[in-house]
Amino acid sequence: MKTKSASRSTFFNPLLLIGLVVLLFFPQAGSAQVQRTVTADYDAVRDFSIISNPNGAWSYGWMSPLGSPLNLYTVTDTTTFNGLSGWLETGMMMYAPPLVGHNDTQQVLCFLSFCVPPTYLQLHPGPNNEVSVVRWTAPTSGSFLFQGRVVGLDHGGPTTTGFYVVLNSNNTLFSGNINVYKSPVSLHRTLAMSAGDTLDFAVDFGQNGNYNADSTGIQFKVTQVQ
Ligand SMILES: [Ca+2]
Repeated sequence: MKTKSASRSTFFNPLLLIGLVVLLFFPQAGSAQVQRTVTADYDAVRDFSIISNPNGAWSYGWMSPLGSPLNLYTVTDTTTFNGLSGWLETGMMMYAPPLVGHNDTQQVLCFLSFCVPPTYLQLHPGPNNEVSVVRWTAPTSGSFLFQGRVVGLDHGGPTTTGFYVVLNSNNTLFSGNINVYKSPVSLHRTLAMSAGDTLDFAVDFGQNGNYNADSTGIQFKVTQVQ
């Protein structure tokens, strides 16, 4: 297996950020809040656990099709890709997506044709369009600011996926195609939620109907607002 490493600065070439697409999925509610610099109450990358699923407010799983009940991943793989930890339904990260992976290092890790920065989780859909999902469940009722990014991680394909943000499995707040490498899409929105409400960050295999080379990065933070 051919592997190589790249620096974080390489991945986040400032020139690429010029093309950053900022999408507000509820601009009137989110635009003022996004300027806050307080530490997030919840952070999908920072809070990741390879030990527990569910993991506090976060859970990792798959569904087919989108909107179906979430099947929690029960299998872990911490050895196939050095530095990556992954949750799966079965098997190993190289062969058996859907999966959710985490970079356990402080460097961008590259394997085969994909790279995972330490600031993103890696989501990969399955061959039969099993949708890979990171779910946040509201622990209390309140208003919550969600902010984050989604990005294609595969430079060889490149990534061709569909990305969705779905409230309570039936209300799609955002959907879009991720068909390029390293050009993050930024999202933010403030939502009033009741305890137990769920917000899914979901990746399917996209419009080409193929799951190959479909690694997709997500980073989302949640902060309770007054
Ligand atoms: Ca695809």
